[in-house]
Amino acid sequence: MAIQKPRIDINGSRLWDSIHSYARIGATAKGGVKRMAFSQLDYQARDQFIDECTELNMTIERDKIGNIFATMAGEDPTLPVVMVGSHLDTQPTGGKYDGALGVLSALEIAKSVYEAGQRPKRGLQVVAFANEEGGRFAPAMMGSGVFAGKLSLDDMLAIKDIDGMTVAEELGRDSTGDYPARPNTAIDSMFEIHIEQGPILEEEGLPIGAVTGVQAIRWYDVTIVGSEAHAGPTPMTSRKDAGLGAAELSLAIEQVALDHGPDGRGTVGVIVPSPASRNVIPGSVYLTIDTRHPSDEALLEMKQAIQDAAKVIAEKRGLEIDVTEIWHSPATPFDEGLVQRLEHFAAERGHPIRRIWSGAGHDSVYIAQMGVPTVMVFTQTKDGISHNESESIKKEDAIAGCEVLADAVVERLFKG
Ligand code: HGY
Ligand code: MN
Ligand code: MN
Repeated sequence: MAIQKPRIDINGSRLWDSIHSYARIGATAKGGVKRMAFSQLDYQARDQFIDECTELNMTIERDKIGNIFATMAGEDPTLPVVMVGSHLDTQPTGGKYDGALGVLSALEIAKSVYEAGQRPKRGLQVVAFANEEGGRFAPAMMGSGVFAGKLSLDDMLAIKDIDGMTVAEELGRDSTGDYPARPNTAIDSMFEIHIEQGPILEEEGLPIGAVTGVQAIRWYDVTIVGSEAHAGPTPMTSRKDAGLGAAELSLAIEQVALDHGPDGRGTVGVIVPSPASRNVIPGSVYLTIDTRHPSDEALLEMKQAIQDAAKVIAEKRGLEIDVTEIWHSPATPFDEGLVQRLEHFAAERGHPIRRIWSGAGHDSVYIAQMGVPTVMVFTQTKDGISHNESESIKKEDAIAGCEVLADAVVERLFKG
């Protein structure tokens, strides 16, 4: 159902400049961005974001996990707000666009609405969710998961990074001290623009995609225990080599993903041997597993197959292998009505678009799991590469995505 809405045009060059100004916060020599969650660089970017929102007379709220909510009031404060946003934290070898495109596009929409001088019926809430990447403090999507009530705040504050630093200690480092819990503002709808981080839009020569949902994710922590011994005198046949156990389990995980292809995914991103000395047979290994599949059932089958493989390897090599699931995000569909509005506005603007399922997790998943109508826009990603310093998108695709997003957001803002 079309709603009378003013035509508000975003300023594409300002958006593009803004993205590249934030990319200088944590810029790496190879052209990427390293702005790990809750690091000083993350705070620097968040402070810049807060300053820009404050200049638009937006009210700033935070919650106890570090999410930041900037709200432009609508005519009727009793109406649920339209939420638009993403994340500012990055991977250690992150790119300029993963997350930042979403937060800065939301900010661009706020600037454009502010400059248009027409007060929307309902509030616009621009959000920067904390620790979406989960690269330092697992799980991913931590801030949005706590906000949505799907992850326990106390459990998350106690999560430690590989050096034993807790989330609470890092948050405490922030000079603004403890944050008031955010008042429970009702949300009308959630919109997020993000780079696709995969090859589909580029293969089809399309600038943008309307995201219909996000696949299921399960993460595991694994500890493998064997026994240290001297690399020299110890015969190959009498070793309890945790390192080889990790290697064999990694290959088994690859096979499980291939057996559940073409959509199954299995990744061992962290492997830490101990004592990590060249002439000592590793006595223990810590490793992580990231598994994904569009089907929750298939992902459960993959879990069982990985546990079975771990048992076989443990018996064969005289090891103890513990596989503990630490996170599960179920397959989450987005709102069909909002997908159609994106398609409508893309056609109106002359931007080719296709529907697409997301291989990556996003903050919008948790907002959708709250029952809020949610949708995402994807932009084409060069070579489908992301979580890599070479991550790249085209200016015209970022602008096309932000224009379509803005149209759908503005339509909701002016809906009574
Ligand atoms: O893991 C993910 O899919 C996201 O990049 N946090
Ligand atoms: Mn992201
Ligand atoms: Mn990411």
